[in-house]
Amino acid sequence: MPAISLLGCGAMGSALAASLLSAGHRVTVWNRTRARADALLARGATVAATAADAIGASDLTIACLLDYAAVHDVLGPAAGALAGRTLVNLTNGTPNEVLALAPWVTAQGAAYVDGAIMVTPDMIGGPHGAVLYSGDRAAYERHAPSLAALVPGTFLDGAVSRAALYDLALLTSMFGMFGGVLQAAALLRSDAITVGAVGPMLVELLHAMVDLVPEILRQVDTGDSPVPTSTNGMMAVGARNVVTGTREQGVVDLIAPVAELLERGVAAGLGNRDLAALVPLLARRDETSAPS
Ligand code: FVH
Repeated sequence: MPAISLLGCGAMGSALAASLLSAGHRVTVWNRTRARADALLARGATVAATAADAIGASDLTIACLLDYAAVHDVLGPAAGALAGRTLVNLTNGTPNEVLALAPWVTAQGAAYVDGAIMVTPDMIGGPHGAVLYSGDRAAYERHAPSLAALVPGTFLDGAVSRAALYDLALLTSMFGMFGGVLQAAALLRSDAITVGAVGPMLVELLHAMVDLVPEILRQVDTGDSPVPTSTNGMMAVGARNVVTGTREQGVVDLIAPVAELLERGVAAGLGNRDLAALVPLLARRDETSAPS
C-alpha cells in the first residue's frame, strides 16, 4: 500500500489518518502541537518532526487544517518539499482561497487537488457521505484508490474551486437548518418548555419540508414557476410574524433576512409564486431582475 502523509491531527485529521492506517497504508503525520499525534503514533503512524519531513515521506500528502491561514503557515516553510508530489487539501475554505492557493502549490512543482469533506470524523472510514474533489483530475485518479479509504469520493470537473463552492452551498443549507433549530429551541425555552418533547414534531416538519427541496431546485434550473398552494405572499406574512414574535419573546431572531427576501419578492411581483422564483433576487451581480 502506498505511503501517505497527513498534515494536521485535529479531530478530522486524526480520523483520516486512523482510517488510512486501518486500510494498511504507511502513514506519516505532522501536527503543530506534537502531543496531538500521540494516539496515531500508538496506532503505528510515524510522526514527522517538521511538515517538510512529512511531505518528503510520501508522494501523496493530505492537509486537513483549521483554515487556509493555517495551510499557508504550514506549507510556506515546507514549500521546497512539494516538488514532484501531490497535495490533497481537505481544509475548509472559500473558493477564492482555493484559487489563491492552487497556483502557488503548482508553482512549487506539485499537483493540487482540493477537497471538501461532507461528513463528521466518526463517519470517516464508513460507507456513507462523500468527499468532493476538484482540481488536477489526473492526480486525483492516481491517488483515488488510497483516498477511497476515507469515504466515497466524487470528482467535480471545472474550476479547482468547484469542491469549495459545493461545500459552501451544502454548508449554507446545513447552517440555515441548524440556525432555525436553535432559534426554535430558544423560543420554546422562553416559556420553559422542555424542547426534547417537541423534537418529534420539529423533525417531522423538517422531513416534510426536505421532500420539497428537489422540486424547488428543479424550478430554479428550469425557470418554471407554477402557482403554488403556499405562495411567497403568504410566507412573507408568516416569516414576518416569526421575526416579530421571536423578538417579543425576548429571543434573538435569525430569520429577518429570509423575511426581507420574501418581502422583496412580493414587491417585485412574485407574491403569487413559489420560493424558487426568489433565487434571482439573491444574486449580487447584474442579473438581479426578477422573472416576469
Ligand atoms: N470536524 C468536523 O466535523 C468537520 C467535518 C467537515 C470538514 N471539517 C473541516 O476539516 C478541517 C479540520 O477540522 P478539525 O475538526 O480537524 O479541526 P480541529 O480539531 O480544530 O483541528 C485543527 C487542526 O488545524 C491545526 N492548526 C490550526 N491552526 C494552525 C496553524 N496556524 N498552524 C498549524 N496548524 C494549525 C491544528 O493544530 P494544533 O492546534 O493541534 O496545533 C489542528 O491540527 C477544517 O477545515 C474543518 O472545517 C471538519
